[in-house]
Amino acid sequence: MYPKIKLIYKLCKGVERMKKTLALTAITILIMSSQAYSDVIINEISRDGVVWVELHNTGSGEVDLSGWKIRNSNGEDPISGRIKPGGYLVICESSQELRSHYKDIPSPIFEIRDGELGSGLKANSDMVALVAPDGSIVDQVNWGIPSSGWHFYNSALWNPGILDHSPILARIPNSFDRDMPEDFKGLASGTPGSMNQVYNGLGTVSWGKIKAIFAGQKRR
Ligand SMILES: [Ca+2]
Ligand SMILES: [Ca+2]
Repeated sequence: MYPKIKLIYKLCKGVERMKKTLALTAITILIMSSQAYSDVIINEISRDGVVWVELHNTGSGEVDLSGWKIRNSNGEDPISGRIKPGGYLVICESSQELRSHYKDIPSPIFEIRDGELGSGLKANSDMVALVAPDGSIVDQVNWGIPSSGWHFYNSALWNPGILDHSPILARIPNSFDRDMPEDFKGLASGTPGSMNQVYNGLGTVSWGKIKAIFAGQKRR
């Protein structure tokens, strides 16, 4: 009888240890995945004319967007793809239309299946939110005055949102994120799939132009 009790005791201890290890592993995975989620930001939005949204991975690990969704005020669409560390991904309604406006897009492109981002972006007042597979909002941006009539209205929306009327809204400097409408500047043209323009206080200058200026100085 005694050896049997000893064996049961040992087995129970083993199960307890296993439970602890499993719990720790689950917590670690949860922390790691939520970190990867929050590393992805909505970096640039073209809400008028050719509609596209640029995502940027500010973290050091690749992010798999399987099971993620993009939504506006009244609709949402599944997205997929992978974003490299420091990389970009462009979500668009039509890749053909996007490529006809922007010749060089150095990042992956994801085309929305039903050809309309959410229920279709409204230029004067709307929102864009990025939703992780667990339903949590990873990042959201809104412009104009938010309405409680929106299907995806939530209290974390800015009121008022971004008030600029330019077709493009971009985080300037690139990936600037204080969770305020002022993180975005309105622009006439965008940089889908690459670093946003640089703000010099007088206006915006493209990163390519700045590099060209420095390259010119080096040659002298
Ligand atoms: Ca849609
Ligand atoms: Ca960009």
